[in-house]
Amino acid sequence: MAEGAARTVQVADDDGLRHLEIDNPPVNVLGQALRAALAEAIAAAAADPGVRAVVISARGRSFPAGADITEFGKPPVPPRLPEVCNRIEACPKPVVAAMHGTALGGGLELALAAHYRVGLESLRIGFPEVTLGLVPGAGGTQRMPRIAGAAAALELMQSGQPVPARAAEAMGVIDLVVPDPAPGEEAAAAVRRAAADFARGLLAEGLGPRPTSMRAEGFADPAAYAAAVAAARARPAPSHLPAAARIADCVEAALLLPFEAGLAFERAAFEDLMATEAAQGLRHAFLAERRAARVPELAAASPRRVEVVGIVGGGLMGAGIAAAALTAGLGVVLVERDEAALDKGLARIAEIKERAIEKGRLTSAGFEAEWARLIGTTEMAAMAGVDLAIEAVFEEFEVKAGVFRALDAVLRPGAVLATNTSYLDVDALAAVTGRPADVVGLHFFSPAHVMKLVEVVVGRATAPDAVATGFALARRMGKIAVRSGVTDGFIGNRILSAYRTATDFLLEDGATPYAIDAAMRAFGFPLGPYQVLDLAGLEISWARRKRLAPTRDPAARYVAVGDRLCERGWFGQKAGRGYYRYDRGRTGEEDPEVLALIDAERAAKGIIPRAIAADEIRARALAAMVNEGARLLEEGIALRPSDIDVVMLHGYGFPRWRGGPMRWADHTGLRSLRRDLMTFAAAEPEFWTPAPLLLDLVGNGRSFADLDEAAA
Ligand code: 3H9
Repeated sequence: MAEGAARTVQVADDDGLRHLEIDNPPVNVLGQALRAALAEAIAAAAADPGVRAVVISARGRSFPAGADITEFGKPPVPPRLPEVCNRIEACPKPVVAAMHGTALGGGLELALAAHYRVGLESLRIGFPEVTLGLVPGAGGTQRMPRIAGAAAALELMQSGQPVPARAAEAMGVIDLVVPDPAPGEEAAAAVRRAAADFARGLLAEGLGPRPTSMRAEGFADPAAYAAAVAAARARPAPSHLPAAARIADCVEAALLLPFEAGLAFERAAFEDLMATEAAQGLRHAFLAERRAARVPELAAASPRRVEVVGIVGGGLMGAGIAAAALTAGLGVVLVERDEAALDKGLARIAEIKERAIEKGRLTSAGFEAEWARLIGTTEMAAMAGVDLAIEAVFEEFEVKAGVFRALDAVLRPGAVLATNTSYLDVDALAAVTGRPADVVGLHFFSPAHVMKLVEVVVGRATAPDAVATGFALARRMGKIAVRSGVTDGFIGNRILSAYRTATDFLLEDGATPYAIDAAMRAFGFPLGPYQVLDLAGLEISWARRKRLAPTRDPAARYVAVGDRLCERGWFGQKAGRGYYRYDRGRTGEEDPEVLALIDAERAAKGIIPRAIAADEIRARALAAMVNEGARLLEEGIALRPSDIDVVMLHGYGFPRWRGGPMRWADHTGLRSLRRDLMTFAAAEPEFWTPAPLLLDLVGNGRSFADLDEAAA
């Protein structure tokens, strides 16, 4: 057997049954060594006269979670997964797949190539390929509809959402669902045993292989099949995300073409899509999200235990954090300064939970259980029992420092003290306490029960296990944590600020806010920068500008349009006016008075407006983001370019299929980006001068992806 076989497939015999146990932790992805080992093991089982049936199972957490995404985009090394699947199907002895955990993508395709499938009750199966911009590429689009018909297969593949074992059983995909084992018994062992019994039953009944490629239950009603394909094709999808439409084509091909030709059709679609910008960007996003969790502090220390979280401040942010902590099964102590504020905070949490119940995400009983874990109080002393306290009070240094001092006086030794500040200096806040090693920034995004991003801000004195605790808490709350150093605005708001500066310059130079928003929406942002400002409220950034005014370089270009709007009380959506007018609900309309006001600002500065095309708007906005990203890397604020991408994808609406600003820069070419920056810098060097890191990368023919690799 090949060298890899010893590592990735464990082989054992049991009275005529051959057990092939996939062993490729953590989630048994079907990398090259495993594919080679499986192919050989199947051939050996087929050839061995002592073997009467084969059971394929997986050790550890899960049946294979799919192909190995890190191999994508590289030249494939045989055997390819479709070939391995075909060999499994061609085995002359019955093959039973024994599944637990999640059978996803290529893992599910492997199971569909087996002749029978047994799954644990808690198993979930799915085809997430569409979330990577792909179609299933190892026979899934051809085998699945032969069993389940077009409608069920298309739903699974186009949504990318996994379904539970019972639903898979109803589709005919699982032959036997077995109960989960009692606590203490391994899931993998339980399903393997059940599958062995199932295989023995087959042999006792004289049942042999049942190749899925020969099945046709799913074709029983060709008219319904065609209608399901037509409906799937009609589902609107943007042209840069072609995978869903190609899935419909493949499922149609399953009915129209012989099996082999259908497989070739699917393969061609898979390879076409693999080369698209969307597939590359989505793959980058997937890997970047996981890479973000690799930080030095997590390698060096274990998280402290957190069961009860204290939150000071029940405003929008505090209530959102509390709601998310309750969902995660944590106890919550919410402290407010008086009864009235506390009532409001609790009402906000209740409102979030009521909406979850309305949407079917929470049961009434679940709500009762969550509410029982929540304590609301006006007594800071109640924080004595919490494991981690988060201040979520007004964004003003003295206010936050006051709360930190009060917390420092009551928290038990070893409790973590977190600030939810979006801009303030975490080191300075830590310094007001007697325990700076326990202080960490946890920058949640609003609404905190929805937004997935948390910046974990590491101060000079922050202890590694306090950082690890921040990461563990974020993960437990279903969030994606990204490490940031201390700087004004951390990773995300520093980039946002550069983005806004660039668009404000464009505004003054001749673009309208509406043209800028439209250009950025066309790039893929759900909202343009001025729509976001109107939504968030213009007063927030106004207050910040006023605060920073004394330290602003008087020679630096300053665009005062936002100040002028705020002086009129046009604070955005809530006020009915901002960059847009909101006469009819939340859809803003262009406002000639805003345009007149911008004109007046230009006139006052002697700026003659010029026509600015959408391409230039995007070029400047994106170049500003990437240049600031490069500075964050130089300063060591961000560990790696892909961390910046994760922040922008999850906190600021950067289109996921483009992978993030740094990955976009690699895709566009750092050389052309440098050329653009130099052109812009010729007129405005203070803002546009390229970051030395960027020049260095271009000079050495390297990319941001190379830095990701190096940091990994
Ligand atoms: C496919 O199958 C194509 C086929 O149709 C055709 C082929 C020809 N590849 O997420 P976690 C790593 S497309 C490589 O933290 P969880 C992950 O990076 C694929 N690596 O755990 C991490 O590594 P590390 C279709 C993968 O418990 C570790 O495993 N399949 C892959 O939160 C743990 O991951 C998918 O899209 C992979 N496919 O969630 C499924 N999957 O520890 C993608 C995981 O070094 N995977 N890793 O950072 C998932 O959705 C989640 O990982 C899963 C577990 C739900 C399985």
